[in-house]
Amino acid sequence: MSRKPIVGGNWKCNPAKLADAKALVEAWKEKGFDKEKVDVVIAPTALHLGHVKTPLEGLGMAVCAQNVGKNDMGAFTGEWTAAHLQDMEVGYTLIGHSERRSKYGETDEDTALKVEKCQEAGLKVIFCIGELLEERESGKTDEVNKRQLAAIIPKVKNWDLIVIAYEPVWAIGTGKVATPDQAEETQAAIRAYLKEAVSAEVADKVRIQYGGSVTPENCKELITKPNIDGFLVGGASLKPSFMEIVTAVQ
Ligand code: G2H
Repeated sequence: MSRKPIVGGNWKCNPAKLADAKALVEAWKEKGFDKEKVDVVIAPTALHLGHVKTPLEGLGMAVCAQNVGKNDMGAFTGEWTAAHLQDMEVGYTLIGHSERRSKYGETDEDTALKVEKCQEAGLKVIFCIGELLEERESGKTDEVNKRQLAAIIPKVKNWDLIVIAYEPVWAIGTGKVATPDQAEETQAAIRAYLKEAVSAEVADKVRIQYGGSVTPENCKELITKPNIDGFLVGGASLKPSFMEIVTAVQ
């Protein structure tokens, strides 16, 4: 099966001002892309999201939350639900980014509850997995990815709503990108696990992004690999040249 590539821009807790976010989107206008050939999904801060949604959609991009609550609405200060995102016409959310896992104590169980809520709401999820440096060095990469994926598998009824982002933690924001062979080998193992644990059909259709210090320069070789279906981009998505990554995969 040929899978449509998908490129995500994860702005994390950036930029400083709404005006900067708007200026970035304006700069992207100069270089278009073919939305028939690549899906582009941008995750601004929760505060900026509503303000840049219309201009991003005008470029053919979708908007994405960076996180979502694991509960339904109610007395959960600081949270929002998958149903809120659907109501606000935000079609995607990230779940399980390593910064949520390592800095906010998000567990596999939390990610599973969040995925369950998104499935109920019909919300698309970019589900992030990946190993720490010491886990890679001790040969545990595949074990970690399987454990993180295994947590959500029982919750997923509709795999069309799931994109997986493989982000080795040692490559995130460090400038140390995985080599194309390292990323391909790991992503092939993720797909093999989906085949074993879910089905051949699901393994074949689910898109797996690579994330971790992706740039306009290193993306070109990475995208030649058969199990890399696009990228989740952090730092490089805050620049006008992000569009070079988008057009490189289309
Ligand atoms: C990984 C990635 C985006 P960066 O977190 O999710 O960030 O490209 O800055 O490594």
